[in-house]
Amino acid sequence: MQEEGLRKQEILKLLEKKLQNDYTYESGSILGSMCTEPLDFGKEIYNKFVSKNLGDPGLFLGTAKLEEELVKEIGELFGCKDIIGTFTTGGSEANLIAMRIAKKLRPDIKNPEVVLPISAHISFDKAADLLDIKVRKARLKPDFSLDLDHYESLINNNTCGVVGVAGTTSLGLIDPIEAIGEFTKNKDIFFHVDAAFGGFILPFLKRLNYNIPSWDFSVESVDSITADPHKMGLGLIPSGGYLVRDASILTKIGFQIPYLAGGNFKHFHIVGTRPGGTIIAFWAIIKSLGIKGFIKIIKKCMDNTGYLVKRISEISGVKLATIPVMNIVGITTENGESICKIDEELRNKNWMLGKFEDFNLIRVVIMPHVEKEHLSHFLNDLELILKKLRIS
Ligand code: 0PR
Repeated sequence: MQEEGLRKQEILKLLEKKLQNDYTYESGSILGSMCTEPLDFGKEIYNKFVSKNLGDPGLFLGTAKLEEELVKEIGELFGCKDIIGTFTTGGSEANLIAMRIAKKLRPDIKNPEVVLPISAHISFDKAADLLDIKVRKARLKPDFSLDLDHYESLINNNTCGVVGVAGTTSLGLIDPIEAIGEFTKNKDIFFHVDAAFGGFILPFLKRLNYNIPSWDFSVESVDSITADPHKMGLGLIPSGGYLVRDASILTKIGFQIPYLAGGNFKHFHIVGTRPGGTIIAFWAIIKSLGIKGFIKIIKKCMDNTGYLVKRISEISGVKLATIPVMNIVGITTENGESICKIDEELRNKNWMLGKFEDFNLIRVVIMPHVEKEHLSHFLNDLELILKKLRIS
């Protein structure tokens, strides 16, 4: 650390240089990210409230109340007004909290297990490792949908929780939540839905008349849901959401912290100090956009998705891994050849996609920052690469 502080202009110049190798959303080259540029208004609000700390909610009673209000509003969107919940650092923390609840609610099980689809996010493996839970992964069918028979066969007396995904990481698919719910009916098994990505797109797709199967609290057996503002919610990074149907659960599993300056409160997050600013910003984003504002943004994403889907179907050498249900498109080779070489060549041209080797596909997430012209450039480069590799 240098002795004297630098002037603002000098610091900004230094930063500009040091960060020049970062990819930017507006350049269009980030095609495989589930994050995007937060809404400008959200950034403005966040700047005003960066010091709010919900790790000590007794000091920030207004912020804590606003968090509660926001949860209720999201509950309404997700089919049940009377839920409780909280905001986290992201989907991983929310999923970890869900897995901890599943385990804690069944102290009678010595070797707890959770059943989930093989397409579930890596955060469940992290949670299982941290919590000493065994994960049992259900297979997918060749069309990437969940093999329900296999899923059901993995449920046994050690099962404390089951997971369904509404918006899978690789392809944005929706697991059959109602059918999974049938497996847990009248059983003491916690049912968690990971809608980290899907949460803030599915209710709006429904309003746009897309045929969306039930995935939320309208399915009776669903106990909790992850839905992240910092993905399709256009919220600030980091902000995830964890929503629970039964309010008594959180009081049962929290850690009492009696010495907080604001008084005795229970924590059930992984983190202690917790940003209030991101939550206030998301509250403001929801107020500012309203349902119509979200629909407008999502319609653009879906129009661009449609454009990409059409063009990929016309290009020889590659094909869609499956028909997308939301703004995630999986591209694979027509002849089953490995996708890795194509991904590498695309990276050389600064197209940053997600590569899923297990499914032999590359993933394009058509976030709000992705414009049609970005996709058009990407497709031109893809065609050149396919010619060069003699795949087309
Ligand atoms: N659940 C699902 C279904 C997810 O897709 C993700 C993240 C999570 C949970 C975990 O969320 P957090 O990352 O907020 O903890 N999915 C993205 C992915 O793995 C995360 C991501 C975001 C990756 C931006 C790259 C990136 O540039 O694809």
